[in-house]
Amino acid sequence: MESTRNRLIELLETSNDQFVSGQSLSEKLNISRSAIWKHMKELEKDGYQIEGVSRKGYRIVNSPDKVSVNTIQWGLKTDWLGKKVIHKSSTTSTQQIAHQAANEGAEHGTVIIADEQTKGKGRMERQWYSTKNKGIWMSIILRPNLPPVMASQLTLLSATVLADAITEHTDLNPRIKWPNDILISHRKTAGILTELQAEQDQITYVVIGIGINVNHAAGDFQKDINNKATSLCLESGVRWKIRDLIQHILLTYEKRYDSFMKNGFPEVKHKWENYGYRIGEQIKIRTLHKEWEAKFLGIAEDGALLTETSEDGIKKLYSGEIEWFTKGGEQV
Ligand code: BTX
Repeated sequence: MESTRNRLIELLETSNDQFVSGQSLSEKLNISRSAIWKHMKELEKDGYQIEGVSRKGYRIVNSPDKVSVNTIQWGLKTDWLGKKVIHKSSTTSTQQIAHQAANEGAEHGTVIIADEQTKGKGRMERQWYSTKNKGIWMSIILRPNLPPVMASQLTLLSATVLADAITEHTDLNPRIKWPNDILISHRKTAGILTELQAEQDQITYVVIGIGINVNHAAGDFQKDINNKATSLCLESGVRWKIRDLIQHILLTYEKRYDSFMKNGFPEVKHKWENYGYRIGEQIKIRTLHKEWEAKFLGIAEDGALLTETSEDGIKKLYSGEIEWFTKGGEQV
């Protein structure tokens, strides 16, 4: 049933606004014309606007903006990512739902999406504002056959996936601020939170939390982030369909994850450095006990931050906060 509907949407969406006859749909899908009509009614319930003209057939006039399990899965061209989707109109945090689902055995590639989060989580217990219907608030459960030390590479991979999908989808020019912020015009547009459960040498599961500000208007940001956050809409002047962007991200994610598992980190490193924000500049590094200055060189073969000082030469850094020296007008 689901796969028939998927094929139906694919046939209609690839017809480029042309009508597709009921006869040809019925032959291609191997179902009766009245079954086709019933599917059309179901699609309309989920927000598709479909024009049906006798002797011509059907065409999609408008795809839904609405996010639901159906609208995310219909027309989604992935093999394993998003085969199981959990959608909530409001929840505390999709991370929380994801951990619960993963502990109950949710499969690799399960996706949790919310229209709104009331306790969205950033790194180190920080808050992530997740305003209703304005952005993508989602978590992906992965079960990679990797040691826990490699989880940070998945974060870097995720950042390059977001940067790629945003570039392709919107034509904007995102940068990645180490390790995982996506900036546009120096302002934060998206963040990634990686959390994992592991046993000794093996990851049990990873939850990749992705938050993207999509359709926020100027007044939609909370006061404390108003001058450092932005949205795809603010930057492009276009109101984006959240459902389409989610599908684009999932498809890109699956391809790039599969390639990472097969070929390792070099491709990710190369992509990351192409998007890297202010590589080559002087930075301030802060860890729990220490603060110092160094030059930011990029990332190492294993994903660590590469820095250089005249005293210590080139060094790898695996955790800590980094800060740049602000230039006129920049908020980061
Ligand atoms: P982070 O710790 O790098 O960023 C958190 C900081 O970013 C906050 O302290 C605040 O200054 C700023 N901030 C908060 N909300 C926003 C926003 N909407 N836009 C721009 N800046 C903001 C980044 O953490 C990781 C964020 C992951 C969010 C996803 S959403 C789906 C999943 N569920 C969940 O609870 N978290 C993840």
